[in-house]
Amino acid sequence: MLNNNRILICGADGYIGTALYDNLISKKYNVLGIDNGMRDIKVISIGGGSLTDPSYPSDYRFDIAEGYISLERIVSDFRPGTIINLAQQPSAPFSMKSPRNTLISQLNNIGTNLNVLWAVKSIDPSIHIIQIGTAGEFPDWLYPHGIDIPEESRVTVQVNGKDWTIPTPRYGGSFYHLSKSYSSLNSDYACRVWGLRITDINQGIVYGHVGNTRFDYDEYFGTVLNRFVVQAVAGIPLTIYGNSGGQTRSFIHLSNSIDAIRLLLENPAESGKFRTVQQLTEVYTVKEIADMVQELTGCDVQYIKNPRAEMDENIFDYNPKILKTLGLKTIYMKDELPNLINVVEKNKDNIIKDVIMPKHSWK
Ligand code: USQ
Repeated sequence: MLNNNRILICGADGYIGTALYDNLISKKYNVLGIDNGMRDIKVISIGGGSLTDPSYPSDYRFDIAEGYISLERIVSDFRPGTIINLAQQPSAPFSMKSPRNTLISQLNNIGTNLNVLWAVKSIDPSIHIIQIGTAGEFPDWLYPHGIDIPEESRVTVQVNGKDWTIPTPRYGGSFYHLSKSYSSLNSDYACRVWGLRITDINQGIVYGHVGNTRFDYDEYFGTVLNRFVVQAVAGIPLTIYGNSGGQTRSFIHLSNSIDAIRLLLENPAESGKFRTVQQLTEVYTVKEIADMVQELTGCDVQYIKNPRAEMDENIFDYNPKILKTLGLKTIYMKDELPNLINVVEKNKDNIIKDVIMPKHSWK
């Protein structure tokens, strides 16, 4: 336990936020949550809804990107030791749907991050910030032949025969993913000029369900395994995008994501340091995921025209060291899948079939 066990969670009503809030309370942390209710509003606006009935633990309801004064007051009054910033629009497909959606995604994601940086700088630069980035800051086409993506936040490269030490190059596989890359650069800069301490999590695809958290499965907010399990239970053939299902991605179970965040807050970044952490435990192709679900449920599979701009196949080469050193124990997908199928079975009357098939192309 930390000396200062007060934790402020920005985005406490989201998929990860709710699970994290409950977990930290159960570990006797003093937790406050902020949320603007954006996720529910967006999911309901496309005709969907959480499969499960979530609790909404947040203590304050406002938009952090728009509400700097409120945020600064809460940080000043509560004096957290750690701020965990999950207040993000998390969907790549949502960010690719329209000019408005791109703008909402980037203004929200970059805006909440900047306001958290300013609040910490103004009130107490020793507060540890943990921000949720994504493994997709290093997209498939950036490393089609597989490079070992460094966990270090700086790399030395050769330009015109000279060594340059620069922030690890990031890009993004969608306007959503790019919002994370820009925030990483902003946070790196804040560490350099204001001496902040920040942990930037490059997280893989989160799946599974715990406790009272929400569970999305629509075309925008459902991640691939969660969607596949809902499709299997609803009797809809699994929607593999593209011809082969060779898209290779990293994954982490929701409980493991919470364990990892707790380990990182208990082992903070040093003052003035921008620490990047690869938060992922397993790597699979989309086809391998579909095979796993098919084996347990006997469902059908369909290959549909890929609505996304991504490579059909790619290599994925990461080497997460920090969380391994801190003792994160992997929860394996094959062990958890039966539990997930049970959760979906129990809630199958809530499945809204209309929001499952993708209706919008990125190109
Ligand atoms: N896919 C299908 N069929 C589906 C849904 C998805 O084949 O019905 C494929 C996609 O084309 C993609 C892969 O599955 O190749 C993963 O898609 P996803 O929706 O599970 O994940 P993604 O859009 O990459 O985004 C998710 C989270 C995001 C997080 C990211 C981590 O929504 O918040 O940052 O995972 S990462 O993928 O490592 O960038």
